[in-house]
Amino acid sequence: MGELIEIHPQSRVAVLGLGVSGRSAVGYALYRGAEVLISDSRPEKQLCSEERALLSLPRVKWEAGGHRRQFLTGADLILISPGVDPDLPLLSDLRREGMPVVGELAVVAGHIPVPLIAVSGTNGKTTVTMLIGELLTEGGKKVFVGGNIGTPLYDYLRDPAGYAYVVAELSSFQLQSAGAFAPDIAVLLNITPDHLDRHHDFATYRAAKMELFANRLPGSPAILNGDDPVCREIAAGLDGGCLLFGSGADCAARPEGEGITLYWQGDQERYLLQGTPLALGMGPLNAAAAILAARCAGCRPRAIQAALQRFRPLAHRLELVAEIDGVTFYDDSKATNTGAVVAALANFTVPVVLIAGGRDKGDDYRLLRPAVAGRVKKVVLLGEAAGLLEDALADVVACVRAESMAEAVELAAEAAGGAGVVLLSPACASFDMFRSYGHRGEEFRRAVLALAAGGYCAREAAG
Ligand code: UMA
Repeated sequence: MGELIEIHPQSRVAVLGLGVSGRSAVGYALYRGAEVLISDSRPEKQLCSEERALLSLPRVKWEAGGHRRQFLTGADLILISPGVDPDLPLLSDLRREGMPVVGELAVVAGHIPVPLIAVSGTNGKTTVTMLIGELLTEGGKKVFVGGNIGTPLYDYLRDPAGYAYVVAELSSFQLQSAGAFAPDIAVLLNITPDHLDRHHDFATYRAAKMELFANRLPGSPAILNGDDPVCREIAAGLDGGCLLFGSGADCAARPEGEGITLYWQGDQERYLLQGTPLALGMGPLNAAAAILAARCAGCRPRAIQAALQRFRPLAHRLELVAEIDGVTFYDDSKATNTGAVVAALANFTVPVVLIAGGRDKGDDYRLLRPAVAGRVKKVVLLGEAAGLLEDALADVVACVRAESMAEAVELAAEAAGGAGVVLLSPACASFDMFRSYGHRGEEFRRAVLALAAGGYCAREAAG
């Protein structure tokens, strides 16, 4: 367990990485009266105007184009952004010399006076974080929803007024430097390989996720997926207070029929998902996790049911884009690892043409083979990882390469042949060809709509 972090006036706080989290860290450190040393690996000319504006603030010094030891040694504390690897040799050296090197979670630890619900896992964590936020809001409480979902928790510390709960989505990157962070309620959705380019192997990735429970208070609710073998293993090692969701007889929240049955304090509660987006795919398991968390936090069944009925998930998560001449197009651009693609494919009983590929994150694409074999008609491969995916899949499914999203959509539509599903579910990051997974999804949508408007026919005629 790390020590609680206090940022004192006049102390020197270095912030590594000037992205979303870093900018918010700078704001918080200045608000606490500290002097701030900003250090970013990008050259100065790549900083945007919002970032440049921070550099000229009073009490700010900065460097760009890399992290220099000389610049950082004057600091009392180093705050790293999630994207900064805490095992960079420079940071390991500084840590060895006694410099505290921590992330956002370590800074907020001990400073959030209201119940904090933390959600982690490889897939589904944004949906479940949002859903818990909405279930609690429906119960009449003001809820701060933040973390990896996009609003850093530093923002809560700067303006905590009125919030009755904090719900935080946590990534393995954030958990790697979490210090004394201890949520009141912890939810772990699943663990399948992801981000192995940063964590190197599955064991290290799993260990990062385990940090969710590292400072767990005795008996505090730990909500885990009983259908996920790794979560089960973790639950078996935790003392008391574990609540499982899933299909097993020992699960407290079970997807059954068109809803969730909750076995709660000797009673049964029934929550209906029929007709909601949560009825599909991973929806019932996500709903089961969120319902358990909300009940642990004191939310009433009636409020939970009302919020479930109203819930709309974010874009690019198995989102229906269009149906064109008998083929249904789904945007699952957020699926940036093999586990997410396997979960997406499990939704379809009709033949699927899969569009996959992008920037490799170290995943083992052979994990897709059982899900792809038989169900996927063809894989259209995009981006830097196309060759790796082809090597892993070519003997179980036909593969073809595309140079752009527009071409991928055209080839996929052609392969679908007037029936079934075209699914963008890449198993990779987007940054080789797009600004983000959101941008990739938008380009997919644009290509599909162009197809609907006749682009595909034009190409066919030209070909
Ligand atoms: N940088 C350095 N040195 C390095 C590496 C990066 O200076 O060694 C700099 C980059 O030049 C850039 C900045 O750090 O200026 C980027 O920081 P970052 O990668 O931590 O990204 P942020 O913009 O701060 O966004 C982070 C999360 N990003 C990552 O974890 C990669 C966001 O999650 C999160 O929403 C945000 O903080 C607020 O908490 C995004 C994400 O992709 C959505 N998360 C991954 C996922 O969900 O799979 C983990």
